[in-house]
Amino acid sequence: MRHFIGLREHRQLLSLLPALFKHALRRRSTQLCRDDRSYYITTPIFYVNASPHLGHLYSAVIADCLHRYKLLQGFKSQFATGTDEHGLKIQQAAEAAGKDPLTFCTDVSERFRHLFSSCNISYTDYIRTTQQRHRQAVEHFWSVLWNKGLIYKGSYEGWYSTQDESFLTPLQVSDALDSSGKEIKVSLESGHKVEWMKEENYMFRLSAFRSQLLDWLRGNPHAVQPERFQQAVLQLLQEDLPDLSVSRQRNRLQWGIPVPGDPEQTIYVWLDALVNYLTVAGYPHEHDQWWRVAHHVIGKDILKFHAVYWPAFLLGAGLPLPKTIYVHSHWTVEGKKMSKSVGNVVDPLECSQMFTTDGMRYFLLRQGVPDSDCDYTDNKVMKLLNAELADSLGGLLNRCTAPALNPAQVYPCFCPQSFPREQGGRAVEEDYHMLEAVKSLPAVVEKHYESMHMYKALEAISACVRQTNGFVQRHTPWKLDQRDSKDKRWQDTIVHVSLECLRIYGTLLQPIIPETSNKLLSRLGVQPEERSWAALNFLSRYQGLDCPFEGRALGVDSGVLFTRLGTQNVDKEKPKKTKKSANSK
Ligand code: ME8
Repeated sequence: MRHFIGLREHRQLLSLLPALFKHALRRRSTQLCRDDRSYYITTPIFYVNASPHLGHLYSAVIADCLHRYKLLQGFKSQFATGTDEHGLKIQQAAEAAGKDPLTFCTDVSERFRHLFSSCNISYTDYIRTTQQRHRQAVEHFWSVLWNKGLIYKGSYEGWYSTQDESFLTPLQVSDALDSSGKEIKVSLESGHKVEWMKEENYMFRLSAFRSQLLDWLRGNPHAVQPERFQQAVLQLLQEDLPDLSVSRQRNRLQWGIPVPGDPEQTIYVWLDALVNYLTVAGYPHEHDQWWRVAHHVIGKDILKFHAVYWPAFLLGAGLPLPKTIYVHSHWTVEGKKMSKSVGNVVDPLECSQMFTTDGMRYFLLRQGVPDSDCDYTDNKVMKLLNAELADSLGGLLNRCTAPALNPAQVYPCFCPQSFPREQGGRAVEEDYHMLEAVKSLPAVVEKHYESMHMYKALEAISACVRQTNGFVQRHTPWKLDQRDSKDKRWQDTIVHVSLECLRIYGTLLQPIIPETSNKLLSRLGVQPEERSWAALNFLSRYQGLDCPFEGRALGVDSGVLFTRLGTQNVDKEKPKKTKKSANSK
């Protein structure tokens, strides 16, 4: 029998169509978002005029942590770092070292690469701006801006800081005296010397982008994080935004990429350097997959370049803007700004030899507060690592895996009568609080990792480790009689719960301290494929579900988790300073 629909039904059906269409579209876009599991994170590329210092390692460790965290969450992630090798500063440093610029750059670039490899910085691409692939990307990018009429020939007259490779307005400079008492002008922001320059240059129409930049920031309140730096950029945009000089005369600056079509001019080093992020993404060819999921980690000193110039260049070139610009503050040393002239520059390689690689990574991320400057002292590092890694976390693992308490060397069974979901067994109120805290820990850590507040994530983990130690201490399982079956079940339950807590801590700590976490998880017998975010499932037996670890043999004992540090670790005779300049090695 055939069914006909009447006019009314037909109309009703038609009126539903837009909603159905919208619903289908919405489903498709959430589907796309859900499937969109790519992530691209970058560090600044570092100048090669001097050896790496603590601040450079800090930026790299933050980016490495974000990259590892995304991998654990099942993302495909790219992580780029590298070196910034062109510009007047490098040209002068190479001259002073009596080396040809490329040899000089290669030497120092290798030092950065060596530091990063030693500290388990798991970059997937190491870019050098002297590479051919980068030159092609910069030339292409320049031509796009040129063809759109966004670059014009003009002349620049004003202040320039070679140290910062930055142009400054008269309001951004002040008077100062140099070391010989001579009057000079310096940048208000960095304190570096500035010089007056007058040159024929190519100019970029930066002034035309003010309102688009404001729209971007207002429409994306988390584009620049933490919030105070977003406010700082909005403030910058209230000030005068003159067009930007984007080239230098070749006779002044030879060490750089020539302007396409005008060999008398060299491309400004910041335009050259910023394009590195695109080069790694594959620009100008297949860059879309990575470029649309780009996130930058930078120090506060280079905020203007990344949150004003870079987005303006990208808008000009018709490319998407970075998803997030994560900004961190600076490290001072014993209360003073790190500086070559003061001679207090901390060598991160030496530190990681003294305190271990994981020790330094943990310290930097636990003490580093992105919003404000932090102070470095050897003593602080030692105290923190001894308290949190050696005593608290290491002590907990040691207690629960010691043969006296765990003679069978297994992940023991959980007994739901001893630790029922409703109070009543041997567990007490505080134990239930601890379970709640550990259960919600992954979400807490995730939130803080996502906003680059690693110190808050570590604070939360550390508090939970203390609670688990308190749990063990409260119930003194070593005093229970292993021959009594009830006592034995309760003892096993205490150890099972503690090992479950340790498994969660070890999994969540992988992005911060990969070696120590690996040691911890291996000791618990957790296999590599059981270490992802999706495998966290804390204490499933308590939920009445199976636990894959119950009854499983522990992994081999490869010694203490983190060895306590003593004064012997800090070689007091040896100042931890980097070489005054790259050539003094
Ligand atoms: O600016 N504390 O390179 P750079 C913490 N080549 N981090 C610090 C720091 C400190 N005291 N000092 C520096 C450049 N940093 C450009 C970047 S990107 C397209 C070009 C970190 O060798 C911080 O991340 O001077 C800062 O932004 C970066 O090192 C600057 O390194």
